[in-house]
Amino acid sequence: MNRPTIWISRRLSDATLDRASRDYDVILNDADTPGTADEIVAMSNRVDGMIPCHSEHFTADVVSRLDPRLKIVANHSVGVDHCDLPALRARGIAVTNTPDVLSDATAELAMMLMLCAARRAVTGDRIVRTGTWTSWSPSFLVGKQVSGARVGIVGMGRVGQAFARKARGFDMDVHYFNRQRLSPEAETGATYHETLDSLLSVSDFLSLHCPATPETDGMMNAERLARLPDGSVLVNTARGALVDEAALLGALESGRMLAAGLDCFREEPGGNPAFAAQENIVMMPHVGSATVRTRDAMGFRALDNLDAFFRGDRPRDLL
Ligand code: 8YV
Repeated sequence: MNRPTIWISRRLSDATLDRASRDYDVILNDADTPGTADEIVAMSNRVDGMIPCHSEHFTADVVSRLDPRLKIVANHSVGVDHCDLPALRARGIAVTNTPDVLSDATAELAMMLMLCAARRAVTGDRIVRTGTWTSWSPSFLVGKQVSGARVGIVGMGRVGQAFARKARGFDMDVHYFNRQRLSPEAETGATYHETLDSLLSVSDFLSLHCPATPETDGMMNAERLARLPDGSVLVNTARGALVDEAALLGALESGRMLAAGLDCFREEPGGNPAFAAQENIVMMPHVGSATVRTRDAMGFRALDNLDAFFRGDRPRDLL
């Protein structure tokens, strides 16, 4: 094949764009706005491959309208809930993602959210920033100690395991629920729970690390949140769809749950305006993988997948 043409849907890291233009004819969405359904469809007869982000939605309708020229969708993300995989496969379009390379960055953000939620960082920052720090007392801004506490991990894949390693650095007692129990080496002392409900009942801190699928949609509903011990803290760096946000807000407002740290929301961008008044929710705008090193690694991993595909090899991350 001649030099393939690819569409890059967003402004990826400079190193990624440099390497991409060295090896491919690149059409770049330099405006860096989310690609609409019509843009994706229109682009599909101009390119052989695409590097989209989770902001470009390959719904069944979009996929049905794609031009046969498009052969591969090499996602710049580990999550692929923005892609209708059966529809893409039925069209014979290869799909890849970028696992491994973002696990540490995402787990690091989960740790940050857990610490900030537990130690009341939103309130503390506001008080100092606004010049309203006028007194001190032994009961001032007392939070929940993370070190030595018990943490439950839902989804012990790559990111879940990276989070477990970091939690162990804080001497946390790590418990987990996963579709399959890990090997003893991979478990490294973590306690396995056969059911989610069993995990929830012991989780003073709970961190979500599973994909958004029809089965996990709304998984953390009112009933499940009620199973958490009083004063628990929820952390979500996975996908907003996992959480019933109204139920979470209710549990936080009532004081039954202590706090939450959220990087993902049902509505993105934007988040949930109802959360804004709650200082026991620390929020970030879906930036789990947003470090310089990880963005380069994600771009390179997507390009590795494209390179293998166009060489005629099986891409490493073919789904
Ligand atoms: C990114 C992510 O924000 O990889 C994922 O699934 O949600 C994040 O790493 C995004 O997808 C980058 O394109």
